[in-house]
Amino acid sequence: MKRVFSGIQPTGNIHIGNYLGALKQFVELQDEDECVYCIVDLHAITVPKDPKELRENIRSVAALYLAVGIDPEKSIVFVQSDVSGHAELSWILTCSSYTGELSRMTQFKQKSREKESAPTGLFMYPVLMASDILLYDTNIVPVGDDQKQHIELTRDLAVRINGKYGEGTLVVPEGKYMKSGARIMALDDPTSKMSKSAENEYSRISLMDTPNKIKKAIMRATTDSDGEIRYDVENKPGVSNLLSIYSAFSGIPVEKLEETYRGSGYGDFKKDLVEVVMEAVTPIQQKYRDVMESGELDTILKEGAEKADAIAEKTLRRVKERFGLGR
Ligand code: ATP
Ligand code: LTN
Repeated sequence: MKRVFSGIQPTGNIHIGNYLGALKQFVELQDEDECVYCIVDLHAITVPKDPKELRENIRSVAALYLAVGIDPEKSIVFVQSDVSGHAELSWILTCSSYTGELSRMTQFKQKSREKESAPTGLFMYPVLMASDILLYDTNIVPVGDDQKQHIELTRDLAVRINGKYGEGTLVVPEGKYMKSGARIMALDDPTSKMSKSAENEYSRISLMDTPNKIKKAIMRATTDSDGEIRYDVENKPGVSNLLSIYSAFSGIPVEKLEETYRGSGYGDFKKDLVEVVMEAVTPIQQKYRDVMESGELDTILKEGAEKADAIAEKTLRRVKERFGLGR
């Protein structure tokens, strides 16, 4: 059995892009492998957060993990800061990393560009991510392809440390990148990806959106003026994105949808898409409310943290011994 690890930041507004690109696969993997799914709250504070909002978002992402079908009987679900090993291994990895390689990370370059002085946390973000992965002797990391560079750094660090401190000090993981169809674009601007942080709330569909908001977002979605429902990312990015969303949720291939909607107007197509999205998110929303009301979340996260800690403890003991740390 292989070990799978992945994480999502508790930054609110979890949207259908996060679901189709990441969460859906998390659920599928739990039947084959030993899965560890984390709410990476330490990553979230690389950008200042309101404490009350952060705490709410942590609970909300945890509840969504369960609502989409992650089963705590099969997978470990926990909050990163509940397991102290993440921060501890992060320091050890920091001492084997170079400022040059961290400066080359595109996410760091993008996020620090507008800032006069870049926060150190943003700079160290990839090392903390590497420690999340390496702490669990992870074999597979399912993520969106925007995370490729971070996974490569994680592998480089593991190989470097194994070279210096002996093979088997760390397990070298592999990224599992989601299918290209799972790159969902913003509804108001289909050339940029759907994002939690975009200002326009109609640019995304959040999993917890009301039917009215979902309807408005889809009906307003940018299309084009030729009126043809056809998949052509280059010339018809808006319509293509809507077709991808329709196909991903319904399981109907894009070509079949093109056939079905040949001759139909955008209005009818969008109305049906509203139905398809509603059908997918309604049970998730119901389960979310059940989880929140049941009061079981704390127990699940506490037990998850205990199980995670037991694995982390073993890795840390091995790493410290190899490094000559402690007594
Ligand atoms: P932000 O939008 O604020 O940059 P994010 O939406 O990318 O944040 P993350 O917590 O960074 O959210 O990502 C969680 C997971 O969702 C990652 O595996 C990421 O690759 C995936 N993901 C994020 N946006 C999309 C999208 N538009 N389409 C498909 N997958 C996505
Ligand atoms: N940077 C990741 C979130 C993340 C992660 C991880 C993903 C933090 N630690 C470990 C996989 C494994 C992102 O998706 N934005």
